[in-house]
Amino acid sequence: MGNNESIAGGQKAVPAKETYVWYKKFMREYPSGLQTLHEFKTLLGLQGLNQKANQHVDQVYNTFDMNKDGFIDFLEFIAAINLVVRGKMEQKLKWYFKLYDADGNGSIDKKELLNIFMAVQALNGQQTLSPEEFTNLVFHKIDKNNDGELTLEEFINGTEEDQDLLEIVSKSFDFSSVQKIIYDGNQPDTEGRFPSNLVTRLI
Ligand SMILES: [Ca+2]
Ligand SMILES: [Ca+2]
Ligand SMILES: [Ca+2]
Repeated sequence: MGNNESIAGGQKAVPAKETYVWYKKFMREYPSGLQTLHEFKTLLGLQGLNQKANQHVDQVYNTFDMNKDGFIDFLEFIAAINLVVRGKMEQKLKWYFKLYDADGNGSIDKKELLNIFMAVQALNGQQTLSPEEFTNLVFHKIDKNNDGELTLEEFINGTEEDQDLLEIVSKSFDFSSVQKIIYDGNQPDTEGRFPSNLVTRLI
């Protein structure tokens, strides 16, 4: 503990007073000081998903579990909130890149991207393009050197330049829905993907 620099890529931290309020909420909800994967899914109302979507949510959880001990502790939790609420677009894209790079080798290959789009489809319903078509389109657009791998640079540049793509990427884990849950805890008005009755307990 104590190395604030490393929290979610060094972005501005949540103010101390607010952090304390979050701390109290977190400890009330998770007295052991650790949030499990199951609790994470409950918090976001993401239970009962099919296998593909479920794997995707597991992957999201793993990106927040920075020390890879299988739990989200308070520092990791506050870093996640920081990213969701205060993160700049580039920080969020870096996070998405980490999420997509499932094997963590520093680049996204077609198979990894295809898996993501299949999960997104499982979560958000049918899209106009099939996951395969979409994967090919993305590589066609942003794999500048045509080597079948997206580097962080290709991913960030390509996504920032392309509004449609940015939108799809944003849908693969919807920060705005999460933000809504964090801040007002109301029943979501759109799509009902985050039935948030449980979440209000945290607010
Ligand atoms: Ca952890
Ligand atoms: Ca990879
Ligand atoms: Ca490339």
